[in-house]
Amino acid sequence: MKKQDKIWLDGKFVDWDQAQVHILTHTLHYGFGVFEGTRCYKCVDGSAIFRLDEHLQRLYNSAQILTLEIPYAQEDLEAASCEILRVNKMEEGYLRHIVFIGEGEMGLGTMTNPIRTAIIAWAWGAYLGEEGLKKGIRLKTSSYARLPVQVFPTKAKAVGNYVNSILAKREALKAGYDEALMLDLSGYVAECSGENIFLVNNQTIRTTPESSSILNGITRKSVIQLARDQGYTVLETTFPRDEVYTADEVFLTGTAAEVTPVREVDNRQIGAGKAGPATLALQAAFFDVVKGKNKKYKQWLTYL
Ligand code: PPE
Repeated sequence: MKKQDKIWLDGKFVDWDQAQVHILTHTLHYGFGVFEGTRCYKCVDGSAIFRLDEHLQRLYNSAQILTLEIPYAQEDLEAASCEILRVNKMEEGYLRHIVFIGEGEMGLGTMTNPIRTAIIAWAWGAYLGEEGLKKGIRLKTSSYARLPVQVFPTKAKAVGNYVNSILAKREALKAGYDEALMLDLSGYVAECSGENIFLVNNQTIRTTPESSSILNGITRKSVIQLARDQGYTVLETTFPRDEVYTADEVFLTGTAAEVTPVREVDNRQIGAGKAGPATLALQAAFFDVVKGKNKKYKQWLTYL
């Protein structure tokens, strides 16, 4: 990763190489922390962070679910999110917010360790590759089920939840695929390791509902609205993997993945085996919005 100049750590801008933590950092041992991923795009009229309010709200909700108290007001983190890009002279980039338990006592029941907060900005290109973004990627159904809500807080973007995602992702990569399709405990489709999933059949688009074991993606919500505004019917409904195989088009959404087409699932070609027309139209609409070219969705952008 290319180093930037500064990282925001506990209220201060510190040099990139100095933004370090102690080996006894509690979250490093037990995975109890929350994080966010947000993108800033270079727009036609400046630089803007996409849906910063929603991402920060989800960070505070994740912390509430885990009973972590973020020691900053949301407005402070909003200001620091813009500032970290400005001090690094970055016109675009990925923003990572993380709230974690620092060093002090060890043991699961520790209540006195400091709650620490960082905001890091780095340059991040197409998450699933430039070619994937254009032509589509290949999915493999994971042998790991998605975290069940009875066991894990799936609506919290919690650090430890990602053991499940990384197991699935590594399995898919080692088998020669780009990404893992994850089913819930009942065998219905949930999401991918770091993206939500959509199916297209004619003018109807389907995605798994918020009641499933999924992270309530902010890109997911945005694409649902863009699709409805373009006249598509969007259904939030559960479906088995069979319906993924027979969809005309499949695509994934996520902050990092943006809108990525899927061309193959479990060795079955999807549609024509390339990015489909609805996917490409929605991807173009999404990029127009995040780059400030569609004034109708201006309220989604926080200009630096
Ligand atoms: N599901 C999961 C499990 C998930 O991690 C993400 C984001 C999404 C859905 C999509 O959510 P949203 O970004 O709000 O549309 N995954 C982040 C992690 C990427 C990483 O490798 O780190 C992201 O896209 O920022």
